[in-house]
Amino acid sequence: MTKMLHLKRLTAPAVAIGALVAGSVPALAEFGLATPWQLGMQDSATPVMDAITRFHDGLLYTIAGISGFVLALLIIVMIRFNARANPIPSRTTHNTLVEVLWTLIPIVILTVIAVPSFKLLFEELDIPAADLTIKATGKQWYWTYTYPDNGKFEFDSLMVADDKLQPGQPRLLTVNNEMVVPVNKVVRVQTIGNEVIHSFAVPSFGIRIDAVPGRLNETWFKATREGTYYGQCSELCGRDHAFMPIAVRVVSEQAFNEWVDAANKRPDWKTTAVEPTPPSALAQAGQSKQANLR
Ligand SMILES: [Cu+2]
Repeated sequence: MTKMLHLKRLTAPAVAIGALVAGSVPALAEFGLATPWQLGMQDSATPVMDAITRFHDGLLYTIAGISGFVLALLIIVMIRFNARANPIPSRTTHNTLVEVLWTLIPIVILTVIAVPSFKLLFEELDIPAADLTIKATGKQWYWTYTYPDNGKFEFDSLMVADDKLQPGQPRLLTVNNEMVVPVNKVVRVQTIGNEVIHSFAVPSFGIRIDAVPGRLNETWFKATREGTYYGQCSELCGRDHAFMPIAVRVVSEQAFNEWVDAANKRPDWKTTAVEPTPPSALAQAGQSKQANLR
């Protein structure tokens, strides 16, 4: 259902009609970010998101079937058993068979749904052997990414203000420094909050995990397609909650290694501290950094 409704998959005539109605060519859904008039979920770039999409679509068919069945029963009752069509009502109060059925059938349906649901939960939570780990620290109001396996460098990722956007860069999603990861590699993401709870979420990867102060959470993804994927902080965290996007650039392994080499040569990215910076120092640094970008 999601896929059928997806703008990108509309046929050419539908797009042409849309263009006539809108007076301009409608923006086609781009990979990795939400687009105007898009329906359904964003396209998947990981096996976990594939499974989430399949499960979601399956559930949609299931609930549509149940709703259709209940609607049909209601219509039958309204037509056949209203006071005019059925002046002498039945005095039946029990029907054991029907009562057993309306108890058992929902149990069977819920059990059938529970099996793939738990399978999916385990797939999300059971982190496979990771090729690299990245620590994402949520701060007010930007993300800091640390690469402990690739030279322990660390950098801040801040939103680019509207007046500094280059053509083609999405508004409210573009950042100055993207998280860069290699394609087809298992990336373990560890999250922590520096002062309040944030949430690290990338819809195309099917991940969302809270970044809680004093607690290290972790999740994983394996991006199977190169490109840039966007997400946003998904826990109300304060004034600029809406302005701390997440941008992940998935590149080939060779491009990733080159990027790591360059990252390690940047003196401003070098760090030995893997612990979060104290909140007081951070508040000052954050304010001056945000002032620079706005
Ligand atoms: Cu936040």
